[in-house]
Amino acid sequence: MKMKEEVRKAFSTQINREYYSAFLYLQMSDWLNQNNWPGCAHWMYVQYKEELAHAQGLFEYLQYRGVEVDIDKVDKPEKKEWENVLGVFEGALAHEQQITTWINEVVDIAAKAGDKAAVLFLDWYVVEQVEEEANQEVNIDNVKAGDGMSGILRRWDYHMGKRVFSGEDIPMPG
Ligand code: OFO
Repeated sequence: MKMKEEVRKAFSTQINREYYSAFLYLQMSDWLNQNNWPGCAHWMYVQYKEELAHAQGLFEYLQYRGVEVDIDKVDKPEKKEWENVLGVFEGALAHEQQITTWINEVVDIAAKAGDKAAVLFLDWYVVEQVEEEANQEVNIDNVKAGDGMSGILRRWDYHMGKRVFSGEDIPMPG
């Protein structure tokens, strides 16, 4: 089944959003590094790589379906003056909640177009968003739990620096 235009466009738009996520987290990683959170900066850099993989997964799926991809320019993340490390992770959670909404919209568009194959492919992204939000919630909880206790926050930052990028295993048909 040839992918319908509205589904192709929705996938293309989502590719752009995933690249924006990557840029946002790269900027956050820099902020964390500049503000003496090296472990968190590393954690966010791994997140940047995950977002690149999410974009690539969608790109490869459009290639597999034999349709054109519209590559668009990626917005520059605002050079936000995040107030503190908590503000960074709260910003990341808010962004992930927005991404969840958008992924669900792409699923709805594919379902409305009767493109069951695309819906099935997107299942991975739907499940991934649960983890994406949960990760940021855990980070927020940990910052709050260590509030005012710099020893605990320093140990937590050290632990954040241990995150390993293992490659995102986005299941591709074929
Ligand atoms: Fe691609 O999941 Fe985060 O944004």
